[in-house]
Amino acid sequence: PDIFESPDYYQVDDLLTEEHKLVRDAARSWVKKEVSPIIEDYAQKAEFPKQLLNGLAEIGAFGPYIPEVYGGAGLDQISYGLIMQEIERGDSGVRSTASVQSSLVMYPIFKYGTEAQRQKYLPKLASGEYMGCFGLTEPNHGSNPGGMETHFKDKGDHYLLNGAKMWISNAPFADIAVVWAKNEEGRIYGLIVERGMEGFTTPETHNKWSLRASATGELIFDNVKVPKENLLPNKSGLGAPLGCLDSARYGIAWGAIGAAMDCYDTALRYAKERVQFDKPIAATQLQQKKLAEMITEITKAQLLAWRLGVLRNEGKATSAQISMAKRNNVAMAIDIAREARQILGGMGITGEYSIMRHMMNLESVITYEGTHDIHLLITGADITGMSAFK
Ligand code: TGC
Ligand code: FAD
Repeated sequence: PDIFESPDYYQVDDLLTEEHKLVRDAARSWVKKEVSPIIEDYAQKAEFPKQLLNGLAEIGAFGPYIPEVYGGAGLDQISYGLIMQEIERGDSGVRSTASVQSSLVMYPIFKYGTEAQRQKYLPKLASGEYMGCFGLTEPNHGSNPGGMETHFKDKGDHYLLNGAKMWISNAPFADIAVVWAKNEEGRIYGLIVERGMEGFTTPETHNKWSLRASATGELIFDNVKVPKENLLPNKSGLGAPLGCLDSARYGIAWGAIGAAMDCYDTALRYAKERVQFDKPIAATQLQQKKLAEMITEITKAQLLAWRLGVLRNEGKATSAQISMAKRNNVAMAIDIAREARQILGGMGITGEYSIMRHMMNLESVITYEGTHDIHLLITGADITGMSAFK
């Protein structure tokens, strides 16, 4: 089940440069060699495979588009997307770790941080020596992060941080957390909180049926003294964390294609081999309908992601365009996972095949980084000019 053929029904490869293909192929062969053979076991154990961190850094998954002077890979947005696609072909949880590190930790430090903060953190984050997490969601504020309660007070030589975040990917092992909190005027800023600061704890969230190979936890701040130089000064307001989400959501739009391709590829091969009523089930109209619709939807998703990548390279992609791609491509992947699971019959529910794991993982992916509903409402607000949130 770990052999893998990449579907490319519309010759999307012709739209890629040699560099894109080299980056993609390096990520693909690393995933095949290092992730696919072990990931089912780690998902079953509900453990993050930390031994993958060095390899992730080597394929450029930590800061693909961060400039090389800061240790990043200095690649364009299409290469970034292709890396996410290949990692998520292996597992959405491993892709989550890369998304958080790149777009939610390195990106805000790069974009909103000082030169000293960039120098101090980015090269170590790019190499995986430091791992980071991103604290936006709170127990009472998920889809509506603007209502956050976590806050900090100016105490002269430091800030005093109080509050709590939940559902935070990488929290249990992160060395640093980029935390969004309100100042005394209610203005949102990002703060870099380091493990070891007194009053800062990261309890792990257990009993997940989804994203089991990714570590999720809370961030608790009980009178944490944060040095003033740890505030990200160059952007404030809700637009600061949302700007990071744009970058992560774009990567997820590509990542979901990887999960979908793995499900489709597995189901197609199984359908050709599995014989019932003296013929392969692939020769039945019902299973052909499922497979034909899968490849159609994958192809549409590839074109959406590719075009969005071009727009991002040109600096023209809007947040609402990103929402559309995240929403469409994740829903596409979860639908394919559910149909592919059925094609495998009883075998589909076992860990012998990756499909059920992808399916369960995608339940998180369709919820985090803005739910399926929220992205629809972002499109609705964009086309009507009327926000349904207010
Ligand atoms: P709204 O009034 O619309 O906007 C407030 C300010 O933000 C600006 N803005 C954006 N800026 C950059 N990028 C975007 N995508 C932006 N969207 C909005 C906006 O212009 C405004 O700026 P200003 O200067 O006028 O103040 O805000 P709202 O309160 O009505 O809420 C809007 C809404 C619902 C779209 C937003 O809050 C939202 O996207 N909610 C979903 C929350 C979410 O996605 N959380 C994700 C948490 S992180 C995570 O899930 C990581 S999972 C990681 C992994 O493992 O991969
Ligand atoms: P809620 O906001 O309570 O939503 C519940 C339901 O109500 C949803 O169906 C939603 O679509 C719907 N809803 C909400 N508002 C409206 C509305 N106005 N109109 C119609 N329907 C509405 N967050 C981080 O900050 N950092 C992380 O690293 C991170 N990692 C995560 C990892 C995992 C495994 C998971 C599951 C979540 C993670 N999250 C993280 C949190 C994630 O972003 C939130 O779960 C998500 O934004 C939704 O918030 P919520 O769970 O509070 O749901």
